[in-house]
Amino acid sequence: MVEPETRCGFVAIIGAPNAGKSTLVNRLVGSKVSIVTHKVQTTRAPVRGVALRGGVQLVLVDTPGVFAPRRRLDRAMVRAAWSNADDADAIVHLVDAPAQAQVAAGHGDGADRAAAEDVERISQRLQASSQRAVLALNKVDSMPREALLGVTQTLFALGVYSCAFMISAKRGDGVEDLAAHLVGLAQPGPWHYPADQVADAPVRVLAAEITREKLMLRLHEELPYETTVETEAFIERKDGSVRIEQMVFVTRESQRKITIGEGGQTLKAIGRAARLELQEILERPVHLFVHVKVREGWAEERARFNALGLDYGS
Ligand SMILES: Nc1nc2c(ncn2[C@@H]2O[C@H](COP(=O)(O)OP(=O)(O)OP(=O)(O)O)[C@@H](O)[C@H]2O)c(=O)[nH]1
Ligand SMILES: [Mg+2]
Repeated sequence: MVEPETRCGFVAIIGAPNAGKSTLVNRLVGSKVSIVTHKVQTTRAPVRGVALRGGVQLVLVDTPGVFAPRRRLDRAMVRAAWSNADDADAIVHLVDAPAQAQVAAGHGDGADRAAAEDVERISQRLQASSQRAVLALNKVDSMPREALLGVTQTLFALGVYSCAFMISAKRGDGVEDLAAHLVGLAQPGPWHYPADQVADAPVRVLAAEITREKLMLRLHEELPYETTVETEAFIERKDGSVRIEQMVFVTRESQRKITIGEGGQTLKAIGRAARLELQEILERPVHLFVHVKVREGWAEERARFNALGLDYGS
């Protein structure tokens, strides 16, 4: 008997902050592998999700949406995004279509303009590479159809894309058409992950990410970007539950106070939201202990980068 041929494709999802990259990866995988918030710079390190379609394994790499780096952490994120794109079988450039349309019409706000500038940076970088990318226009659920066509034509005319898809990562529209196209680009070869694996981040990293998501959703202004979370202990207990201890690093005492909140209320709410979601993902009772520590220079520390899975650089 001849074994059926297996195929596997590595797909890098790149795009400006907030384009919906993590939402798309979670949708394609069918479960949450990457955290999502309405804020920019949610994803910090490449996250791999594994999707199966008709016997083909797609390894989707969700990358940080940072393309105008300032801090060391930003530079590491940009490097990580592009190195994953360069190694992939296919690149999907995900674009926030409503933001792009707003800018084209002269109505965009600061965030829209920043996103459009990133789209330009990305398309220029794609121009310099030999590989043509798949253009995916996202969030079509929240814009008029006519505006979408204009945006698509303008981007497609740059000559760096092989094809274009119009999707809503959030609602699912068009996502299976995109998946089918990516399946077509997958190369013959063995699967990279066992059939039942959907993510490859260590569970302690995912646990820290879930807490960071709750923190980002709860805290405002610049604070989320000044914060990182690490899982310091992950202990499976005899009764089937798991004890997780985490440290939130902030850069100033005032931030520590805000994170903890009046009488500890803020941290308690963050911990509770994280625990409930972790219980669902891990399918067992979770005892979560979250502490906050001031560490002025965490964003320059090699150990913090290692914990995130990022290369510290030179
Ligand atoms: N209306 C609409 N909103 C979407 C869609 N896809 C994503 N979003 C929203 O856009 C916001 C950003 O989504 P993310 O998936 O975190 O975006 P990202 O590109 O991973 O962002 P970074 O990690 O910061 O680079 C969230 O509030 C999502 O709910 C969509 O198809 N339609
Ligand atoms: Mg993301």
